[in-house]
Amino acid sequence: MKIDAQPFPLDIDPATTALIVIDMQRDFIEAGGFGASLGNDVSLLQAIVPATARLIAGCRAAGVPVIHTRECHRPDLSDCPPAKRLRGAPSLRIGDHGPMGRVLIAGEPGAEIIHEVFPAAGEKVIDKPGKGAFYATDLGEHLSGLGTRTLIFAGVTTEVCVQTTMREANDRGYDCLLAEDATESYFPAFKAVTLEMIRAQGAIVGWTATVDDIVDAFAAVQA
Ligand code: C5J
Repeated sequence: MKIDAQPFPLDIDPATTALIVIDMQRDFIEAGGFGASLGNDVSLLQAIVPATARLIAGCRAAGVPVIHTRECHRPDLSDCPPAKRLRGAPSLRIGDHGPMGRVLIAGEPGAEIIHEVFPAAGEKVIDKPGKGAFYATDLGEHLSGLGTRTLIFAGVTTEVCVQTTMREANDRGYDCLLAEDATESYFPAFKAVTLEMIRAQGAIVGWTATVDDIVDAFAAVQA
């Protein structure tokens, strides 16, 4: 099937496609978490929740596997490089106690995925210590096991964890499609330019398309 994408239509086979929903965690989307501790306005990210939920529902209905990631660290911080924890002057550092528990620590309330896009039973959830979801995780092996060739991306933030993971995936040979209205940045200009970077030079990193265009294409092949 063809998706009306930019910079040109993308042929995908739902049987070899997976959706990766990046870091839709309370720590990035709600007040009192990691994103807010860095001085960001988290309300910007809340706007994509309905579109992201629609994309997830459309993929589930089409039998496309949904994979969720969470950026978080072990409670002893052994997988958090000091360079990451000590950088800058956030109001709370990774591992500090905040209103949603310890910031960006696995198992704490803030590290959990928001309820609107919570993983369904049996869906793969990957805890990742880096910005890219392939680094220090079993994502590559999991996708090989599924026989995946095309990845659809959603989540936050566009220019950090989403773009990093797309670039990792592109280098590993996947066709990558970013759902434009199911991703967001704390910096609208960074989102806009990331979309441009991805699809420039003949889709040098991948494609972009709207949630409607993706979901409608899946629905059309099911009809
Ligand atoms: C950031 C992320 N922005 N999930 N993480 O630090 O993009």
